[in-house]
This record gives sequence, C-alpha cells and structure tokens, in this order.
Amino acid sequence: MSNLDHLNSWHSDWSELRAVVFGLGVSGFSVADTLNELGAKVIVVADKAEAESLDILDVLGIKYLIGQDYKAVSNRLAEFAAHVVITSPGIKPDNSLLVEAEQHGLEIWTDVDLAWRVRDKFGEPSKWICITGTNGKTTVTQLVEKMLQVAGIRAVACGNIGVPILDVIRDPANFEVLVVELSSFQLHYINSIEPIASIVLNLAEDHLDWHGSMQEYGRTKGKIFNNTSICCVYNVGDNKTSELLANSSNTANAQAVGFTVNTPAPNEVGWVEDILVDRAFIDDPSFALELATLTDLNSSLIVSPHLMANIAAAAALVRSIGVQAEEIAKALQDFQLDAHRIQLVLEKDGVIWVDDSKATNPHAAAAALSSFDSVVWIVGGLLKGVDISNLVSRYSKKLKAAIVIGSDRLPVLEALAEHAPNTRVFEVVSDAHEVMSEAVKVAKAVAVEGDVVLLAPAAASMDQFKDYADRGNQFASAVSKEVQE
Ligand code: UMA
Repeated sequence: MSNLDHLNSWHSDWSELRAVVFGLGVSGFSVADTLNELGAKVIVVADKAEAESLDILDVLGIKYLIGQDYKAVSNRLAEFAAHVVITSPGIKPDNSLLVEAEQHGLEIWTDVDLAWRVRDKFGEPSKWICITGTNGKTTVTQLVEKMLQVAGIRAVACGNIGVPILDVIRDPANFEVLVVELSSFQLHYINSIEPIASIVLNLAEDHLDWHGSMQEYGRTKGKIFNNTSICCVYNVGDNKTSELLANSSNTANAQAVGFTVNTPAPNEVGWVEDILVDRAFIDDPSFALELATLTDLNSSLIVSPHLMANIAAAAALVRSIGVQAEEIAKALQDFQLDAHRIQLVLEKDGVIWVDDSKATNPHAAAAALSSFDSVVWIVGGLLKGVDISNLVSRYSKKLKAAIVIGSDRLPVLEALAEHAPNTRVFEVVSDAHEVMSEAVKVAKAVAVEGDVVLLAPAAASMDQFKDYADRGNQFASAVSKEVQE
C-alpha cells in the first residue's frame, strides 16, 4: 500500500493498514483505540505509559512495545512492515524512530489527520473550525463552542484543549461542527485538513526549543489557513498573522476577515468603545452591525483588552457561518473562563491574589501584567528557550517585587537585575514540595494594600509541578493556608 489516499472515510476498508501508533498519552490512546475499531493492524510504541492504558490495550488485543531500546523497536517495526506512523504531538520530529520512518518513505500522521479522514462516522462529515495562536486559543475555542451551541448547532470543542478529536468523532452525539484547537506541535505534522473557518490569533515566541526558530514556529502556525473554504481570520493588531494568511495556499475562495480591539474597518469585527461590531458579514460594509455590548458579559469575567480581542475573534469565526447577533450576546452572558486564567483567588486586607498559572510564556504573562498596576509577581519555571527580558523591561514600572521560582531561575534573575533595577527580587530555592508555599509566604510579607500578587510565571510548569493546573491549585491552597486563615 504505497499510497494511503483511498483511506478517506470511516467506511473505507482499513483492514489492510499496518500502523505504528507512537506515544500512549491521551491522543495516542485515542488513535490506537480508533484504528482497532476500524480493523487496522496496530502496534503501539512509547517510551512510557500508564499501567491503566496498557491494561485496556491488553483487553482490546492491541500489541505494544513500551520502554524498549531503539534498536529492538526498530527491528520489530521492520518485521511489522508498517505503512504509516501516527505520532503523538509531543514527540519531537528529530526523534530517531520518526527520522527512520521518514527515511523509509512512511507517511507520518497525527491523530488530527486520522480524525479528518474518518470524520464521517455517522454520515455527513463534520465541519471543522480550526483555532491556533500563541495565546488565547483555549478561550476562543470555548467561546466559539458556546456561541454555536446557543445558535442551536451541535458543536463541540476538541483537540489541544484536552479532548482528542477522535473521541468526539466517535461520539454518538454526531457533532455537526468541531471547534478544533490546534497546537504548533499538531500543526507541524498535519498533512491536509480543510477547515470551513480558521484563525491565527497572535504570534509570539513560544516552544522555540521544539521548533528550532521563530520563523519555523510561525510557518507551522500558518499551516492552519491552508485549504480553508469559507473564512480566514487574522489579528489586525498583529501583522505577522496577516502575513501568514498571505503566504497560505488554497485560500483564494475564503473571505479574509480581521479582528480588532479597536474600531473595525470594513471587513473587520471589532469594538467601538463598549460595543462589539461587525463590519465584515453585512451586505453594505459602509454600515456596522451591533453584535453585543460589554454589559452582556458574564459578571465573573475581568474585562481586559485580551478578553475583548478573544471575543472579537470568536465572533468573526461564528459570523462567517451565519450565527446571529442575539445568539452571540446570549453566549457572552452564559460564558465563564476556565480556572487558572487571570482567576481571582482571594481579596484580603486590600491585597488581591490572582492565579494566571496558564501564562506559560511571556506573551500570556503580558496580558496579565497589563491588567494590574502594582504587582508582586511570582515568575519562573521552564523557559523553553524563550527570552524573558523584553517582558521584564516592558512592565518593570509595575513590578513592586518579583519572586522567582523554577529550574531556569538564572535568566529570570539576570533579566530583572538588568531591566527592573528598582524591583525587589526574591529567589525561592526550595524543592518542588515547598516551592509554592514558600513563594506565597514571601508574597504575604511584601504585599500591602493596593497590590496584586500575581502568579503569571511566563514559563512552563513541568519542572516543579504536574502541569499548569497543579501549579495554580498549589498556589490557591497555599494562599488559603498562609493568607486566608
Ligand atoms: N512519548 C514518548 N516519547 C517522547 C515523548 C512522548 O514515547 O519523547 C509518549 C509517552 O507515551 C507519553 C505520550 O507520548 O505518555 C505523551 O504524548 P503527548 O506529549 O503528545 O501528549 P498527549 O497526552 O497525547 O496529549 C496531546 C497534547 N500534548 C502535547 O502536545 C504535549 C495535549 O496538549 C492535547 O490536549 C492532547 O494531545 C489531546 O489532543 C497539551 C499541551 O500541553 C494540553 N499542549 C501544548 C500547549 O498547549 O502549549 C502544545
């Protein structure tokens, strides 16, 4: 089977396919399970795996090679004579097995490619709205899902947001529209998907250790626009996103629409003061259609330019498929942000404690820092090859104190010394068990009325925490123990 193009439907004959599933996390498991259901021959390969997942593979009769050395795996795979390797997004392209597979001319897919091919399980193929960007993608994905659901469309958020696309495709709910959050890792491997609408929200340094350079990271994000049929949305305030659209392929028939936090020009969706306005999907672009106002927003939301941008972006995407103004306004009334996104933890003695653990890179941390005036900043973690000095210099005047945690403390300390010489700096050297309670104790000693203690680390969490949620939860429980009581 030299060409796999004929495997383009759930109902194709998959029984001859021999597939290696590489990685057994959330997405790898969904791939192995799906291929098994389709009748393909499967071997799962992974450096490590949860015992529970292996138990299920045993029950399903799926073979696996876990934690074996490269040579042994390579020999076994040569015997297996696979047609395709379906890799998990977290596995880097320079992985020896992937390099070898490519040298042997095997196709390399991700769960996204497989999901695209089998998206017609229940008849009519699902339509995809695809969302990427350095920051805000999860919020925009959830906003779009909510707006579509209010409009009576069977829509579901999936992808990088944490729900494997193959799980929703196999859900008997038979979703009409998938709102797919895509990471740069997934986009790197993606071959050909055809969204009805797609967006790059913004582009700032992130995951440079994975992609090698900013240029390559951007090029990868831009792949999301390719083959979009109805509407490509870019950020008016971030020229790089419109450049990516200009360099995309097979998008000539899609309407190019900008989103902005400012007054929109024709072909844009944006804000005229506190009114969300559409100047893109109306018959006469010299007019503007009011979609919603800030008073429609759920009262739990902290209004920031960042949130307004995300709302304009989501509105542009759903307007492209005909969602009405009153449905958008209703969705905003119902919408709540997830935990760990500029989330209020405690207000006591005039000090506000805010959890923005989701800020895993400087660009995301900037959104939080820009929202407050006098900040005691808990910062640091795994920097992923990203330079933090621009962020420090941009917000140095707001930084009353910085409490530096994490394994990559040195570059953070150097950036603070150079660009924020008036900021008091504390280094927390405690190990993973103690680090957050130590950081909170320092913050409590420093913060006074009018200050915001902000956990916005601008770095990934895996050096000292399970993930960003664990980091945020540890912050909240330390605040509860050290400050509230
Ligand atoms: N593995 C190896 N060797 C390696 C690396 C991984 O064998 O060198 C195997 C192990 O079995 C491991 C598994 O691969 O258990 C993990 O695979 P993975 O890291 O690709 O993670 P999944 O559990 O499959 O989750 C992935 C996304 N993870 C990453 O891209 C790192 C999830 O995004 C996504 O929600 C999920 O698929 C469903 O689509 C998470 C994420 O951190 C939230 N994304 C990054 C981000 O948002 O910044 C990109």
